[in-house]
Order: sequence, then C-alpha cells, then structure tokens
Amino acid sequence: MSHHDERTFVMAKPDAVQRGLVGEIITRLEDRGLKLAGAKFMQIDEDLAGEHYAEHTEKPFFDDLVAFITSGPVMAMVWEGADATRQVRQMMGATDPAEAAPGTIRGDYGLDLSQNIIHGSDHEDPGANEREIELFFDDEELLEYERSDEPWVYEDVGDH
Ligand code: 3AN
Repeated sequence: MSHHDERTFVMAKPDAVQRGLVGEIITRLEDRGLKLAGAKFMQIDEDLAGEHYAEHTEKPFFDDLVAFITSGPVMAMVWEGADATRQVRQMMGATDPAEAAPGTIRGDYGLDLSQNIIHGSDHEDPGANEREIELFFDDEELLEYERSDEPWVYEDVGDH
C-alpha cells in the first residue's frame, strides 16, 4: 500500500442515472486522476438501503431516503487515490445542492436536498469508506492495476 491507494465508496444515485449524469460523474473523477477500482450498476433493495443508511434510522427523512435510493438503478463505485475519501467529498460539494459551491458536482447539477445526485463516504467518519465498500463489493470485484498516467499524477511514482 502507498499513500495513493486510499479507497472510497461513491454512488451515482437514481437521479443521476435518470438524468444521464453517470458518465459526467465518472469523467470528473477520472480527470482528477482518481482510479476506478470497481463498479456495479445495480438496484438497491430495502435491506441494503437500511444498512447503508443505518446512521439515519431515527431521522424524520429516513423513509423518504430509502424510498429514493431504491427507486431505480444506481452506479456503485470504488475510487482510489491519495486522500481519495476527502477529495471526493470536496468534489461532491455540500449535502444540500442549494448550498453546494458552483464547480462541485452537486453545485453544478442539483437543486434539491433529497435528490442530490451522488454519495461519497464521509471522511470525518473513520472507517466509513471501508465499511461501505464491504457492504457493496466482494474483494474479487475490486481490481488492482496501474493507470499509465500515474507517474504524471503523483510525483513519487516511477519515471516519466
Ligand atoms: P451526505 O450524502 O452528504 O453524506 P448525509 O449522510 O448527512 O449526507 O445524508 C444522507 C442523505 O440523506 C443525503 N445525501 C440526503 O439525500 C439525505 N438528507 C440528509 N439530510 C436531509 C434532510 N435534512 N432532509 C432530507 N434529506 C436529507
């Protein structure tokens, strides 16, 4: 493991799939230099939704949250890179798209708090990334490989 092997869980939510924003989300993360380690186009059922949003069980918006996330297919992904969890959160922008800065994914594509396009593991919750990755992926579904541009993204990788 090196410092740029940190993995984080990212999901393009049902609204992103319906609005054709999956490619845009992937492009932004790829362009940043983050590396795709796994991806699964899938339908989340109520059990998985309940586990994923376990911390929100008591919240008034929990039922709506589960209804939304199970309302259509999502693209579940694992992205890898230096400080990946925090960097993805920065690229996502604030939870409420109305407060998200322009230039962020939510700030550029969303207007509504409950349909906020993308999920990324919370960098302020230690272990959240690994927990969420395990919930959605088996080990063998995550691939290790080198991107050919890594020496141009990280100063300490190989020769140009
Ligand atoms: P984030 O997705 O930025 O990590 P969380 O984990 O606090 O935000 O909330 C999970 C999801 O719950 C959010 N993506 C959002 O869709 C929804 N949510 C959060 N707070 C509210 C709220 N006050 N009312 C309705 N939905 C909410």
